[in-house]
Amino acid sequence: MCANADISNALQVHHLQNSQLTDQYLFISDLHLCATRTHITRAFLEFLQHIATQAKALFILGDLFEYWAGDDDVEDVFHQDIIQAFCSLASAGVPVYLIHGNRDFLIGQAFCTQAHITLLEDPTIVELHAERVLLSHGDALCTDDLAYQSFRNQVRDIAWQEKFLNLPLSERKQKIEAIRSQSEHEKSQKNAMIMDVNQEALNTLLRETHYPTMLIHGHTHRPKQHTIQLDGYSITRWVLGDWYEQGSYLILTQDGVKSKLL
Ligand code: LP5
Ligand code: MN
Repeated sequence: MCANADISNALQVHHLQNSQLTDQYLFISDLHLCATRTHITRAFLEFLQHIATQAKALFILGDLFEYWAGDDDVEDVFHQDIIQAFCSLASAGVPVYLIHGNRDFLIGQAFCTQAHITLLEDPTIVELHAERVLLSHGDALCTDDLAYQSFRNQVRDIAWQEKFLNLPLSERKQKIEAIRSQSEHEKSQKNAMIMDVNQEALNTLLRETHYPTMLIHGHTHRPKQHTIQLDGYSITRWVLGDWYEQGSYLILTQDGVKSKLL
């Protein structure tokens, strides 16, 4: 596997012993893991121990956690359990790649090093089974949601993040929980249409990335396979499901893509 370097960082998957036995790439997003959502945590740990160990690589396309307040929170017991599970997967020879979501964009290198995870830019193109696959969380494509995009611009600013990360962890968590409440309130007032991907933003991205064979993203929690006809190209857009009620994942093999529920 190799990456298209146009908009992505260079990515080289190491083909380790175990992963040569399989041709399965797995994709998940929007797990929103937290200590209180025990059934989903259990499902995820089982997924890592069984299904993921059979994979050539696992791609997590954002919102792994309900929220991430900074890498100094790695010591938290719940986070340590998750990190340990990733370490076991790494020992089994399965590489794990992560794209930030809007809930966990503060995940940094310290967490990734501990968990043996490689962070990817949003968006990134990877070449898998000779297909050019564009990966993204998906929130950047929801351009009709002006309030969210303005919030996003603010919190993705590096200087803003440095300042925020200098606050004590407990204060950061309080602030995030306040924003979470405000976000839930605002979402209940927003038209569902504006919280979906904007077609023009999507077309622009597909043109900029030279018409990948497929796009896989999460965020909207509207799992579906879409076929896009653009400038004479046919592109499949796969939207991943969330893990609120039930775990779900996408599996890409030599034979194509399948959507699976746990
Ligand atoms: O995540 P989801 O799907 O529920 O909702 C998103 C958008 N909401 C968010 C907010 C996150 O849920 C909050 C957690 C972020 C943790 C990051 C840590 C660092 C930030 C700390 C900030 C103090 O992403 C929601 C979208 C929805 O997706 C669908 O796309 O609509 O967007 C909103 O609801 C945002 C509101 O419309 C605007 C919020 C304005 C808040 C203004 C506060 C200003 C002060 C903040 C400092 C920058
Ligand atoms: Mn999201």
